[in-house]
Amino acid sequence: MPPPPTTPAADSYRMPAEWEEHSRTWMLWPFRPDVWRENARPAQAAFAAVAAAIARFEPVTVGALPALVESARRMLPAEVAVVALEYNDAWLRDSGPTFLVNRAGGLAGVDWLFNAWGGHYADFSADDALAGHILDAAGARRYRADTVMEGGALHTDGEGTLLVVAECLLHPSRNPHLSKAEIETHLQEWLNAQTVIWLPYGVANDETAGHVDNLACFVRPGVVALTWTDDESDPQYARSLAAERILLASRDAQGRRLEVHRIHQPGPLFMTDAEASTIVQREGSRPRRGGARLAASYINHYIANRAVVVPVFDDPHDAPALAQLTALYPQRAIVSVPGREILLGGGNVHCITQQQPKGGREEGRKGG
Ligand code: KQY
Repeated sequence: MPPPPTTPAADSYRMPAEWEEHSRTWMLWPFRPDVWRENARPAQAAFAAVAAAIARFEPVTVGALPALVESARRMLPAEVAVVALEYNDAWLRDSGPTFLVNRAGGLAGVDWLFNAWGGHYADFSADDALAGHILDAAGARRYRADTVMEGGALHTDGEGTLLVVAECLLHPSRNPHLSKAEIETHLQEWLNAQTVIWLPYGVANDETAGHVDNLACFVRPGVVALTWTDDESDPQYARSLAAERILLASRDAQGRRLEVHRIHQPGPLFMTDAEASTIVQREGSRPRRGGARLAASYINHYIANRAVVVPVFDDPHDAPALAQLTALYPQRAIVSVPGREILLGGGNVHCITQQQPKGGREEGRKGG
């Protein structure tokens, strides 16, 4: 007889905050010519720079297609582990598991249903199977959820509060049979979240339909960074303003009011015709066009052990954003990496990384 179905919340697992100690970071190696320009060579260099930046602070494992293991090995620093994996694209934040911990030191993870951001790409079967393989490799207990979700659609403070975006989670391409209240119940069951803060809109022209990891993130409990623009005519302005109003009116799961820090977005940035022309347009894949607004944001950074890895864009807003993040993460090194190549694929540093937390023992729960 199979064991009765259970949920992480029933088993006392919780989703830890990204700043809690990691045992490693997982990434994938990009390859798709219909997503990454010039046959993914510039993206591979950008991913290698992210892996190298993180590897200064914690172990990194990069999954590569079996045929690409050798070339990935040559482009990555020796301290980065390379393993063969099957996958459709390299957004491990979304296709990977959402790791969970418990107070007894247990490690588990939610293996969400994955449908390529609402079916933007025809084949997503390998991506959907990926989380299970990573949980096996990590020796973590697997909870297969019956909910379509992507890791980039979730941010937590590790103390019971979740940030999500309504236009993404309620998009008809995700879980059309579920109401907002039912999705919230699923988040409570799968992640042990007690309070879900719903922001209305994500970043303008984000192909994920508004992942929160491009819009806003906790930097520590009670403190949120929010992408911003001072230009009231920019489509991002009303989106960020609406998010700020909700955040300032909310209380987290511990009853705290939230402090919100505006981080001015880069640009606006656009894909050039030359860049678009080197991406293979393929039926069943989201088309790429010159002139398209890119969903650029410094919020799409990654908190590693003792460091924060931040995309930069050779943009006048880079320096102020880095200065603000330095102040917001006083106990961590702020390491910038080139973000444009990853942005051209539709995301950034946070979207291509997935932290595996240390088990849930108290000593692994340091913040800052
Ligand atoms: O931003 C992300 N989390 C992923 C973006 C997916 C883009 C697919 N081309």
